[in-house]
Parts: sequence; C-alpha cells; structure tokens
Amino acid sequence: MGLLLTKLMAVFGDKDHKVIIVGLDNAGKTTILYQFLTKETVQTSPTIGSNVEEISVRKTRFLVWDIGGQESLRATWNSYFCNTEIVILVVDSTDRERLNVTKEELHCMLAHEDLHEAAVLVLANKQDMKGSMTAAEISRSLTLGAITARPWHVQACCALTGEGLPASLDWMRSRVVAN
Ligand code: G3D
Repeated sequence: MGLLLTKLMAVFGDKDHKVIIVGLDNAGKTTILYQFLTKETVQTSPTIGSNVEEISVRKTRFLVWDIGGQESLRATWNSYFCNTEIVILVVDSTDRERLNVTKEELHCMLAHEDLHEAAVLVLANKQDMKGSMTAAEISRSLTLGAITARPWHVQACCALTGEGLPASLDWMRSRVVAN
C-alpha cells in the first residue's frame, strides 16, 4: 500500500524529486537548466555556489540544483548529495582534454554513500559544434558500462537549441515513476 501510494504520488505530483546537475565549468549546466525552464537560450555567467529551480514534467516535479563546476567548488558537491534521486552529469562534448577529469569526478561521486540509490543521466552537450564527440564515444570514455548497480542513460543534446532535452526529461520522469 505504501509503495503504491508512493508511485501514485510520483505520477500525480505530490512530491518534489531532487536532482543535481554536475559537470565541469563551461559544460553548459546553467544553459541546460534554463532551457528546461524556459525553452529559451539565456545569457549565462559561471555558476558561483548553486542555482535551484523547480521543473514540472507532466505533473512530476523535480527540484533541480545546479552546482558550480569550477575546481574550487567541486569539493563542496557532496554537501548537495543527500536525498538526490537523479544525478545529471553535463559534458562539453568538444572538451576531449578534460574528459578524464570528468570520469574521475563521476566515479568518485558515485562512490559516495548518499548517492547509492541515485540514477545517472549523462548529457553529451554541445552537439552543434564541429568535432564534438558522440554520445557513444563519451559513454565509452566515461566507462559508463561499469555502472551496473543503478540505472544510467546517455543523451546527446544541444543546450542552445534544446535538442535532446525533452527526451532527457522523459527519461528522468520514467525513472522516478518506476520507483
Ligand atoms: P556551466 O554552467 O556549466 O559553467 P554555461 O556552463 O551554461 O555557463 O555555458 C558555458 C558556455 O557554453 C556559454 O557560452 C554557453 O552559451 C555555451 N553553451 C552551452 N551549451 C551549449 C551548446 O549546446 N552549444 C554551444 N555551441 N554552446 C553552448 P559563453 O560564450 O556565454 O561562455
């Protein structure tokens, strides 16, 4: 009965589902968050501290925390982990040089006990740019296949046009409704 009630609450929107957006600085986190909200491209400045916004997807509500990605701020990421249901990792698909840093940050973060239950959505952003890596390349480089104990998904997208973002929201909704 309790489980049924929880599922119904997820479908009918009685609960906020906590989501964090992480990724290195300049990956496009803030642009994606505001695309989710407005479906318009916004002028951004580097995230200092965090932005939090509520997004509603067919009555399922997500409280989305955009956490700053500069090196000095990454040490504070774990203070946001508690009760997180979905981690969105935003990757600049043109940034081959720092993909290894992203991989290390991802796997270190997923080892944190507060994130053991969280699903992972990797957004391969900036697909509009020449020479960008494909979602499959990013998936391989981040060794996403090694994540076996939780649901994960990789989605190609372009935050400037919003391409790929509706599919991401659908996946997020399907995850929380499935739980
Ligand atoms: P962050 O929050 O991860 O630090 P931002 O990243 O959202 O501030 O974005 C960093 C820069 O990348 C911004 O450019 C933004 O417009 C750009 N950007 C974000 N997503 C895309 C995308 O899909 N394609 C392209 N071509 N650019 C993108 P500026 O010039 O303002 O620094």
